[in-house]
Amino acid sequence: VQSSVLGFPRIGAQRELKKTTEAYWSGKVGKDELFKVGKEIRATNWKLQQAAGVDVIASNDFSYYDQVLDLSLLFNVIPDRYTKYELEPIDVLFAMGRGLQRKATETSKAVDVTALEMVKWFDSNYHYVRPTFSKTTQFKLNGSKPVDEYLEAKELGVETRPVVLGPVSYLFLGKADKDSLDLEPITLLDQILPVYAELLEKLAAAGAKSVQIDEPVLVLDLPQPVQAAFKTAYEFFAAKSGLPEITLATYFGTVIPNIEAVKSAPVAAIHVDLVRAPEQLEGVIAALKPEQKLSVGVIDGRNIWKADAAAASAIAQAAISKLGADRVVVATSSSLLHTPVDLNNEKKLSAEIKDFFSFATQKLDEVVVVAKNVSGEDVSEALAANAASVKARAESSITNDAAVKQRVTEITDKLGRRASPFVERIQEQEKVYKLPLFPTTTIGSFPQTKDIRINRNKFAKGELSPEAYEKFIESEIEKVVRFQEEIDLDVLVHGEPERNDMVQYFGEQLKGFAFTTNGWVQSYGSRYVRPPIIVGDVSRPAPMTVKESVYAQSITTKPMKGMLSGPITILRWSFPRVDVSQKTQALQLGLALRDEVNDLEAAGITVIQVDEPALREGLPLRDGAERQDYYQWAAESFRIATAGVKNTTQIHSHFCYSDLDPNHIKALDADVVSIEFSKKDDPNYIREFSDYPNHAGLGLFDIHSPRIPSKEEFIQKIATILEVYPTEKFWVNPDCGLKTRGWEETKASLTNMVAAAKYYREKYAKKD
Ligand code: THG
Ligand code: ZN
Repeated sequence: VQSSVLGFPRIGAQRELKKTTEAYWSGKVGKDELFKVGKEIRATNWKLQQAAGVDVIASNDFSYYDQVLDLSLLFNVIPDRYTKYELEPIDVLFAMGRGLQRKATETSKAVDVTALEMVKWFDSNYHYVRPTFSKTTQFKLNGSKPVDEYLEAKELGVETRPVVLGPVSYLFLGKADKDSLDLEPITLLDQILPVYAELLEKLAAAGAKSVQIDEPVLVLDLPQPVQAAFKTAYEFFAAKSGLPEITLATYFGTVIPNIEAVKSAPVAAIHVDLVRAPEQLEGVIAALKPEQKLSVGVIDGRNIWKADAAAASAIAQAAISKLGADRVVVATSSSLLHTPVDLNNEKKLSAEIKDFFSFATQKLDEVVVVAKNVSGEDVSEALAANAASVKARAESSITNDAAVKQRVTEITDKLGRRASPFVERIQEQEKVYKLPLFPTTTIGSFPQTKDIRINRNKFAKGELSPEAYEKFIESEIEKVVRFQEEIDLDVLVHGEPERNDMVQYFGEQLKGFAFTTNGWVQSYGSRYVRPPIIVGDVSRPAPMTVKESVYAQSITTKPMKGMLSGPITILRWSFPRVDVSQKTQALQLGLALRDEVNDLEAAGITVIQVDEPALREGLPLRDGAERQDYYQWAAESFRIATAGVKNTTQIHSHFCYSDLDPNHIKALDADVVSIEFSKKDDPNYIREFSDYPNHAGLGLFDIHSPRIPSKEEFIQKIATILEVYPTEKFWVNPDCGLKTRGWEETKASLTNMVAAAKYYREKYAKKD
């Protein structure tokens, strides 16, 4: 029985890819260096997998930015605005991914283009660049990356299986460009198939015996024409002779609701994710044709837990008993892109905790051990060691906290309900805060300058004493407070200079969490995150944010917001446990945050914001009971965190992605919410939102861009919202936190925003 890995992280064990791409963007290194580092990472990854004994190793899993964007470049799906500058292909790629602004030089024209849209990759924390199709899109093969990388591996003595995203997923995950809004991408299938086939022919000519074609959209609810597209696409390939064998790969869920589409595809093998959806095994086996193979994804590509090798072997064995050993391949559930590279680079984890984990490098051994085991080879030593680790974790005192478990069982409805309904609370709050109409505020973070990062690192390394660090943080907070007073904002924030990342910061302080020093995972482009790991029952041993908030409030008479990340966001941006439900983990986080919220209130911080930017992405991929259930427990954990305060304490929340149904926001019962909105501009959405009973600020400017909107632009923007949105609920704020912005544009933008709020305040004051 063969072992197979669907893809390996491409960032390099020491974030080599980030360092080189960012150096390239800033002009510090040239293309040669960039390509050299890319080549080294690929070689290292292939050799590593070969040495581990993996039989089927992927190529073309590498990318300088994003594998979906690579495909857009390869198939010439490049909107016109990127082609007019005569950029080299790699620069077109980066321009599409992140935008490009470059002054004219003696040898080249000025460049100024914005990026394509970036969206979440299914329910992961990875983001892909969305293919954008126009009526004028002319598919053609515009390069040879998959072929080149296949040959590159071959030269190193590694036979690989190239991977590409399949035609149906590629089209369905894309969208129509502004100039072609009535275009349904799936209708382009007939045009794109010959180009895919040409690519497959070239791979075959280069020697590739098989390819992995990813069709992850098979785990989503699909419109009929998209389901039907599988038959068209894969019959088209089957009709060509001499193409490599196709493994049709799916992951992140079950294919059973789309099993007819799977059946209609005459391919050599199907890959399914049996970590996420073990229940699909029987149905998928029943759907296979006699000659088709099954790749069983039994090693988790989305999490960092050591696999239970015996359990994984049992699943593979179940497949073998139905299909025979020569029709089964043992594989990772998905690409390992979503896991950190190598556990051996963690020097600070205790031996006990480290033994719970397996990062991408360790998962290679797991796949191989399971494959050997079900092939009848003697791997008893590895199995015994694995069984001991699995048992140790289940019984560990780190995992189990009886007091926390008890507290969860004692949750009542009342715990998640504020003392009075919003209509009563808001009257009491108005008396306390006496905020003007169109109150102004920001989301929480202020520019994270180089100086801040340097001092935080020095403190982490012990090069700066706790006293000196505290002084430094206080001086940063004071700067931010004075600045906000100067530009006359109404509800202030402390700016969060003490925080690295809004989840990592809390993970580091909560009991039940472990955190890594090098466990980076790509979030998008050159931006990576280091997700904390929920290893056990969660509680809050000591206040986490009270000191900074109290200091900030002590130096101003204006209300100061306490700032917390919500239970769902902490859960979603961490590696969760798999031995208890996500609901239980969310409730435990809700209780831990409740302690913090109550402590903030007791310390005199009476406006408290609990952010839930990840609320939407936690939604199960398919519609149905599971989704309803999710909305229920997501709202419950938020309310447990926030409902323990007095009527006069004002609870705020913030959501980064505005594709949220206002009804689900309503279920949180926050007094005030702020929502990313500046790129939305959809009157229907404002209308839906005007029924939202509590107060809300629809984000007035895009914080991802250094662009400064003028006062008039803000006035105009507010006017459009006011056409449908009531004045008495109207808050004025940016889209999101300002940590990735510079001070200069922050100051200018916020000054103009406040001026616009004052304009409306006067206008409406005159009215009555
Ligand atoms: N934190 C976490 N996950 C996230 C976000 C976040 N997922 C969604 C969204 N925000 C993704 N956006 C980003 C934005 C910036 C960065 C990462 C993800 C980023 N990372 C730093 C880097 O790569 O240089 C490292 C930050 C650090 O030191 O921890 O800037 O906000 N968890
Ligand atoms: Zn945000």
